[in-house]
Amino acid sequence: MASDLRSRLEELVPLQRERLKEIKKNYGKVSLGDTTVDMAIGGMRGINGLLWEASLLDPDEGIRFRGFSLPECQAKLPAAKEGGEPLPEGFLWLLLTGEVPTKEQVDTVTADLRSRSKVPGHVFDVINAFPVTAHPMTQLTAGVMALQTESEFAKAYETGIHKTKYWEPIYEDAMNLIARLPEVAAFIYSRTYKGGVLHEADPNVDYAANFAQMLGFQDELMHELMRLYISIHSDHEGGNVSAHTVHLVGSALSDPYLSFAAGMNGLAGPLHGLANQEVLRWLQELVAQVGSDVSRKQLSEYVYKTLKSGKVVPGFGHAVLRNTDPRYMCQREFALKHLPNDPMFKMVSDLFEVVPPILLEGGKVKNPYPNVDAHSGVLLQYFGLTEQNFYTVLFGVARALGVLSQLIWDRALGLPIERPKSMTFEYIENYCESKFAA
Ligand code: CMX
Repeated sequence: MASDLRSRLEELVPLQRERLKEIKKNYGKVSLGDTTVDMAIGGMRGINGLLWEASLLDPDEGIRFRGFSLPECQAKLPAAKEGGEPLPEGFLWLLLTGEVPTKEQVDTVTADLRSRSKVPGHVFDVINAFPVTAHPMTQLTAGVMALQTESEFAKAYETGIHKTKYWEPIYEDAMNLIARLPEVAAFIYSRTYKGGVLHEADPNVDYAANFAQMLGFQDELMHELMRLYISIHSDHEGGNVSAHTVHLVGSALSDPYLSFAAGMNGLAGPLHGLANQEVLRWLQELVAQVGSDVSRKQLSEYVYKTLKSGKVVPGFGHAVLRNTDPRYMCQREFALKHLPNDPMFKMVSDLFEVVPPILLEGGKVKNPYPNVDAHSGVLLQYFGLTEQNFYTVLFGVARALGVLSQLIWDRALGLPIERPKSMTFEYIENYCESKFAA
């Protein structure tokens, strides 16, 4: 078995192509369930319509990365130190191959990403053209678009490449993009919040620790948080807005930079990734109104007030999950271990009990429990990363691992351009009326 990631993929691609061929041959006509009018006009909920190998959601249990739950990943994947949080490079290996890597294999990924990490100068010029008041997600997407000039896939397609080879330059683009995102993100953080003061990359540490250092955080515990943060945000199966967008745009053979930038524009929506910034803003508004010593009664009143004003309670609810998000739970465990007395953590803990019964009272919220975004901001602010409008950029850097892993497989398996059928009101009415008449 190969010891580096690219060679291991070379071994796996023919095997998985054969597997897909067999599935199409043996099960291609098998029904996966009926589509209803509600599904078509209700955001395609519950339609089994996507192939996504990297991870799978169970409504009650939550995420499994290539078959492993989060606690299993934490136990099995190599860490920077004994008993510590898993290294995101190990997640990347797992998401791409379905295999748990050794520490030596993870070290080859760290070294490979480091060797690819140089960001071309024009990317910084493009970002610098934005006022520092531009939202960090806008700057991130622009930075990714500027990186697109480096696309190996776009070059290979222009000069002519056989479709069975697409995955190879896609792999190069994906790895280059993952390698370069931390510096682009750190640059945005620095110019937006720190007067342009930059911190050197450290060639001797892992991906997450290096990213934290480039943001200006030297604390080893913050490095552990960053390892956990990137790992748990890396993937969440294929139907969420950012993942689906990357998959959709990539299906037109748009290169990984174009596809990823599109996905990031979806992540920047407040019902999706931007919810992490909204949670902290919402908590800070509460503290501004009533002070930091908030009683449960005051919390309930604030939740009712939010709902009455026609807003959502950020960080609660989910389109697929029907239970507390395990990504919330593992952040809670991190907080219980390392910052049990932090007043903001106390508030998040209280909300965990106060919000669900209130959301249930309304009778329409399908999942009243907290999701990943309810917790992340409180951990980051504890370590001094208090600029909440930057939080979705961290989510974006992490999300690259999962969506780009899947994009490599999309092209390796030769998945076709995505094109679901749409309908008009008239079509739906006529179709349903003729069905009732029959
Ligand atoms: N607060 C208030 N109302 C909520 C709610 C919440 N946290 N969650 C759901 N609802 C409402 C919906 O807005 C919807 O109302 P209408 O019928 O008036 O439109 C109703 O309850 C039913 O919604 P649902 O089927 O339970 O949830 P959806 O699948 O439509 O939406 C989600 C899922 C996440 C967008 C929604 O729960 C929400 O808006 N949550 C708050 C924002 C948030 O935390 N997003 C982050 C999700 C995780 C991520 O992607 O990062």
